[in-house]
Amino acid sequence: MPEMRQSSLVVVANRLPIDDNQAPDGACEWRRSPGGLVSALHPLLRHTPATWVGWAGGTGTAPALPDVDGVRMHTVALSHDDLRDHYEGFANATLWPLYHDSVEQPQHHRRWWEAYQRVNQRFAEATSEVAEQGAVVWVQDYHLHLVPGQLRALRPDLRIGFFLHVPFPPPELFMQLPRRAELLRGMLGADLVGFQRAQAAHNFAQLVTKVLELPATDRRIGIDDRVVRIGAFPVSIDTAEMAALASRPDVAARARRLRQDLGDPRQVILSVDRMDYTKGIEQRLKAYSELLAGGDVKVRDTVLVQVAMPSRERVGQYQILRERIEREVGRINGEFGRVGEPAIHYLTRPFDRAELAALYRVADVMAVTPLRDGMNLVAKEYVAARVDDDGALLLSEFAGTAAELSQAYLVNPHDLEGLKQGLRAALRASPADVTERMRAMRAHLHRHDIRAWARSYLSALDETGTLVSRLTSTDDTVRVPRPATRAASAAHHAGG
Ligand code: ADQ
Repeated sequence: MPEMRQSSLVVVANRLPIDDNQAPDGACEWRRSPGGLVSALHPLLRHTPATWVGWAGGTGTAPALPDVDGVRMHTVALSHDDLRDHYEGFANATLWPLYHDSVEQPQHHRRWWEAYQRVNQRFAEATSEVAEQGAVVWVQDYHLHLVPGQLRALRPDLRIGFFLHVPFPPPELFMQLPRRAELLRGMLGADLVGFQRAQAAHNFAQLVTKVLELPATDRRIGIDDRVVRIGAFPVSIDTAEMAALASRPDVAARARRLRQDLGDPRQVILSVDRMDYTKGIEQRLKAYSELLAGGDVKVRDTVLVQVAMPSRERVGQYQILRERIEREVGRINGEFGRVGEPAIHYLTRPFDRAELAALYRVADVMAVTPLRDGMNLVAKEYVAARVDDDGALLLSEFAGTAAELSQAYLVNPHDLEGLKQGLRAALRASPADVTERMRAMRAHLHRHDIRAWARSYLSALDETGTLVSRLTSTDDTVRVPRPATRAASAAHHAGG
């Protein structure tokens, strides 16, 4: 067996950041895939000797994969039962709804919990194989809560970070979890536990005090002879990349063409969501339908483009959601559309980044109205793409993004009248107001981009300051040299 290559930085996430594509000649090729987590982390890894540990999709044996864009891929195999009970079960039918205010009922099954423990252990073991002595390991998200604890038991030499991309719920919700203590203990295997918002860190500290009776503040928790630090690190996007994409002449031309194809309406409203009950798609459709019925919005004047990319399609709640959304879109188009002029343009396919940028440029109003969202990168992508300082962002108060983009038109998506009022206000806003708000939001994103996120997280993980030697805002290379004691072997890190 060839010797396992080891890395100084290991990212551990449920999915590898790649998709299996069919090339035009029929051959299979692995390409970087779209999606929130991938979009967030990829710019940091592509020039670092990093390994990504994750599942490649599919069941059965794990395929050996080539490096993708300079990142080593280390696959973890999942069986059919693992997929059903860990991914679709405990992760996406217990934790996901529970963490999003229980907007759908979380389900509890003992078999799911067993699979969750088993699969997390497999991820921990795979990580321990590819992490070099003293490496930094960054574990991502709610699928892998137990990995920090399991990994520390295997490899106490590692520096372990955990980051939760989704909300962390208030104690009264989390307390419903039958295995709440084990989950908290798993996270406390990390040296640093990061959340999107300060409120989540506060919830975590409260729970640790209540359930595990450990001394905790919103910044530090004492466990055994260690201190675990916690904090808020709002994730961001590659702002410059999106702005550059949106400025390309072919993207601007594509945006003009899209507008023509939409019938040259006076105003275009756009929503781009993963199809998920947390994204508030149904509530938004209802508000739009009532605006049409009340005559506030006219089909010839205004169109809604709803992109809803299906996800987790084997989970029952998602199948039901898709049926409900499609029925409602059909009803609204049947009732308000005309021949060649639908009220809603409904699209479920994946778009490449340039096409997304063109859509963002065409949208006079971007409606991002989740019922609850850890962050929401779509809102940030829209702002970054509006290099013309135009465009109104209608944003839910319950998206993590709202804490940063406070100049958006903020709405409570549970309040139908408030949602209608917000949409009306965004559609009727004066150009001066729109520009002033957009400028402020763009300035914020310029400073708080993906590199700023990585810098703040990795610097916090490396309390001593020896770990992150260089992380500048102009260079997208994150270099993670070995700690000083192993300086000699760090020589091959160019500039590290
Ligand atoms: P998601 O719930 O997936 O992410 P979001 O943050 O909006 O939600 O990211 C979605 C990503 O997918 C965006 O980059 C978007 O451009 C892309 N996307 C959506 N539809 C697409 C389509 N049809 N074609 C191509 N790309 C598409 C989770 C959490 C969020 C958190 C992120 C990152 O739920 O709260 O913001 O992780 O931490």
